[in-house]
Amino acid sequence: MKNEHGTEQHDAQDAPQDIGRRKFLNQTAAIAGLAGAGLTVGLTGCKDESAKPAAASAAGKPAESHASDAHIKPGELDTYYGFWSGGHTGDLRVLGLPSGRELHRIPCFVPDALVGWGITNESKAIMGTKPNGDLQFTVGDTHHVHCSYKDGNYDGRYAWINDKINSRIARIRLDYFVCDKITLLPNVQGFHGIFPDKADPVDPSINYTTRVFCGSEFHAPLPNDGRDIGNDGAHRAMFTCVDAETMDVRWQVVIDGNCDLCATSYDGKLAACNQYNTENGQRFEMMMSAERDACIFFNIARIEQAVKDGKFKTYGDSKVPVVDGTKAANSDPKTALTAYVSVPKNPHGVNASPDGKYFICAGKLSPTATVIELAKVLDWFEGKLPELDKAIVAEVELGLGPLHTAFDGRGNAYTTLFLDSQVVKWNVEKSIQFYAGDTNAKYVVDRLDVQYQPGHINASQSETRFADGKWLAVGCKFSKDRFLPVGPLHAENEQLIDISGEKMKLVHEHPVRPEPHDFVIFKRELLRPKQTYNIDDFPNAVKAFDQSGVVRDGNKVTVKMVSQAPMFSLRDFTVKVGDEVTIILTNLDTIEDLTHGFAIHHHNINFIVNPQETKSVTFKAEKPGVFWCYCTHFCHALHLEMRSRMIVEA
Ligand code: CUK
Ligand code: CUA
Ligand code: CA
Repeated sequence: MKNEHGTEQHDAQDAPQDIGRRKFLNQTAAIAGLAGAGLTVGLTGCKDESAKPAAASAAGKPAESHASDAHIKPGELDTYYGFWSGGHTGDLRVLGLPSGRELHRIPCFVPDALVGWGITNESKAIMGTKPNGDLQFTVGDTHHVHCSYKDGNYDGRYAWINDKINSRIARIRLDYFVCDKITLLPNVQGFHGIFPDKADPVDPSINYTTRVFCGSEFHAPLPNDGRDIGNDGAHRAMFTCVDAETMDVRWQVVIDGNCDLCATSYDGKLAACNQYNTENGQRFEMMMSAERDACIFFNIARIEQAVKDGKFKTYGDSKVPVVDGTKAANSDPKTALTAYVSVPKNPHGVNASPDGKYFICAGKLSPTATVIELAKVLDWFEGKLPELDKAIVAEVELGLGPLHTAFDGRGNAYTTLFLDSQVVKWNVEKSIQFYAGDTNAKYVVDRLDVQYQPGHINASQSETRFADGKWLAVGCKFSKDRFLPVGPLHAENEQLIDISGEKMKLVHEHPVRPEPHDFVIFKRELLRPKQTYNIDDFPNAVKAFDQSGVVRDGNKVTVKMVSQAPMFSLRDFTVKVGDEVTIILTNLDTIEDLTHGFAIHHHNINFIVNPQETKSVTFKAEKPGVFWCYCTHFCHALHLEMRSRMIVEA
């Protein structure tokens, strides 16, 4: 596959999008005042009868509750994509919003029997194997997913997602919605927060993502090869930078405390992580012993200069340069690589406001949110702000157990209160006024009960400069009695809230399989996925029926095959016991949605081939006999008849 985008290819979004566009306009018409320039362009082309009542009412009456907008009728398309982390299913889930319908799952870190992830040779090469060919890891735990940026908005190139268990970062190509690279981070454990940069700190012409930052939570020996066991004080956590294109690890920073979530500034100059364990503790009692922890800021340009100047170490087998970001080494602002801004007890979550001015850290064990002004942090690095903690422009009470924060682009923040089971809407500038002494500044705008114990929260376009203040989704960690019981394991509860008005309005909920953590929501126009592959992107493609056949090289046998509904090109093929068999299958069908599957009885083989796609599998033929191969994906009236046979001779 070529690593490029926008090449002319089958793109079937045009036709169905028209249906959805009518719905989209219908919605925007109903929301007087929200129909911005970009949205009104298509209004003249709107011929849908169903759009009329809404448009008429918008003209006559003020905007009212538009809860019904969340109902996407059969045949209509959603107006937003949602990318959800899958949690311990190790995948990325794609939802349509506002309906909340799950459209797709992209396997990344964990095998998947539908697409054959972890079964095909191509996916195994991405996931990583042991010398014997088995997968290196078969479990994962995804928490945070973020997409590549350009000009402060998503550009539709990539998404990245973390695996906390094995400290892996996966990249997903958004032209095909497939994982194309996975990188193992050295020297760290508990890789949790992840965020792409949004610009280059030095070169202003690079106004798009070129780095991805990764925070790790756990402290570990350096290197972790048996030394320093029992010497807990020598264990460290690190912050890691991965190259967005090559996916190589560029550098790491060894720090005091740990990293949890991660945020980046719109100018590319700063990245930050909230730190809940500045105590460097190994047990929770230690981790919550201090009254304040921190939000650590990384000066990206200085770190890269230090790497260039050779001011780094390496650890163990890793060649990755590690610079020193500890407090002791960074007390002089003019040379500091890091800055530790004090934040109350065990903060969780750090989020960048869409105006580019602030990072907000929630208190978790403190009922507060801390608003940090980025210009002041930069002033400190320049020696212009004598006390770093003066970069805190507000620290205000929100409620019990504040975790994550989203934004509506109108100056309001929305923070989950885990213990209060609430979302609190609050005004950032008012909170700053209040903190400065204006006790008349009412910063809390609204509160809404959610069901129950919310963790992550995000709003449409919230993590871009184009936050549009329309939808807010909340991931509730406990659903209790909201759904039919299915045994001891409960579903989680994703709730959708309409935030277009002053008051938040809960519009629907749906169960999700545990347990997604973070997610992003963005306008569907930002993606143009391709819906068939290009056969030329696969070097091993079998391009015609007459290229099919069995090629033997000693005991290595290659079986080349094509699929075209309703048949495989080889009705049977013969190998011998002890052979290492590689099957290469190309789907010659060109029509979108015409996917075939290929499974072999008793050989642990199952995968699909999408139109014009090629995949291969390699396995040992161990038992003599006749083994049916069949198409696992309903493709044709003769789908059940779409078969082949592997004959294994003794
Ligand atoms: S963490 Cu899960 S609720 Cu992994 Cu983003 Cu905050
Ligand atoms: Cu091919 Cu079913
Ligand atoms: Ca702490």
